[in-house]
Amino acid sequence: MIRTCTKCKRVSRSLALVLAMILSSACQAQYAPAAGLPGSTAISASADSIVMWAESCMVVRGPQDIAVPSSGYASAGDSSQAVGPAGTNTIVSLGDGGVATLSFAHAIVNGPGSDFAVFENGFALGSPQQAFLELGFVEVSSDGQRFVRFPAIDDTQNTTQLGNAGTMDAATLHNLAGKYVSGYGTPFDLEEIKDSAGIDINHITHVRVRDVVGTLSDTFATHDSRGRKINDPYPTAFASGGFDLDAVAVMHADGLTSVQDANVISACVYPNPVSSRLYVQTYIPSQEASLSVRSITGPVVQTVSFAGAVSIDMSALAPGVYEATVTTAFSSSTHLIVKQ
Ligand SMILES: [Ca+2]
Ligand SMILES: [Ca+2]
Ligand SMILES: [Ca+2]
Repeated sequence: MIRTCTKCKRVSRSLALVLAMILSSACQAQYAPAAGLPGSTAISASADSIVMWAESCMVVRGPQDIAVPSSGYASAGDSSQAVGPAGTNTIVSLGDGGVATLSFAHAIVNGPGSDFAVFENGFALGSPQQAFLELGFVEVSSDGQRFVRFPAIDDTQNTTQLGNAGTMDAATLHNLAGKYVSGYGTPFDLEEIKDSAGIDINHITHVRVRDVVGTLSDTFATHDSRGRKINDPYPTAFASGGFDLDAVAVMHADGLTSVQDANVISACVYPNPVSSRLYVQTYIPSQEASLSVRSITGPVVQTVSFAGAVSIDMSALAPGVYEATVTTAFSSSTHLIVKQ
């Protein structure tokens, strides 16, 4: 028979408590947790703090599998799908190491707290903390030439490769786009790179997202700012492989205090050039607007009223240059469109 005295119980209980505290601090994640959890820094796509969305995007795709040259390139979506609000115009997939460079109607400036946010299409898997996430480095520029990377940190274990169903905890990630699930942007604070040479944190004109390859192989691994290998789902050898860029939101832009001010550009209009359907998406979701399309040399060919989004068939129109004018209660913008 095992006999325990009250004193022993007390001692063993406090020992267990100390052990539990040590263990929990060892496992305690250091950075902001998943969207919806206390302390999360996730930016909701509908946050009032957003004053502007990216106006244009250029993508250089990476391969579906960087270690297999015959795998071809990622191909899902196109660059226009990273323009305008998150969640409305789906995504463009970057592939392994692929790069998207976005520009804006106004310069991004360093205000209090985070200044812009990058949206990917990750999703929770298994628990609120664990999610399938694909990560990207984020770099900014004041001239489109010289880019400075935010110092990225990944504290995910990196001894076992995350496969294409692997999950991560946002709390182990910092300054990596894709940290938060679909509908929530990962914030970036220009203050963190204020001492970098060659950029002006109060005049950022370009944001670049570069897919983290994520393999642990020495040949193709990508590393965080401490030189540690980043473990991100790999291989993702399909058309939608790599970072899936949804949108870039800006919270601090030169001269803007609300998204309505940003509506110098009322909407995004894509694709351009166009051969058949032309899509229009207002910057403010569900906003009442009208679209008028006219030939640069002739009369109005089509006018339509809509709320938020519309598409028109241009396939029957003669090739040439057209003006698509989007008018809302706040503004009007005209986009030159090439019909092929
Ligand atoms: Ca800031
Ligand atoms: Ca990747
Ligand atoms: Ca993804």
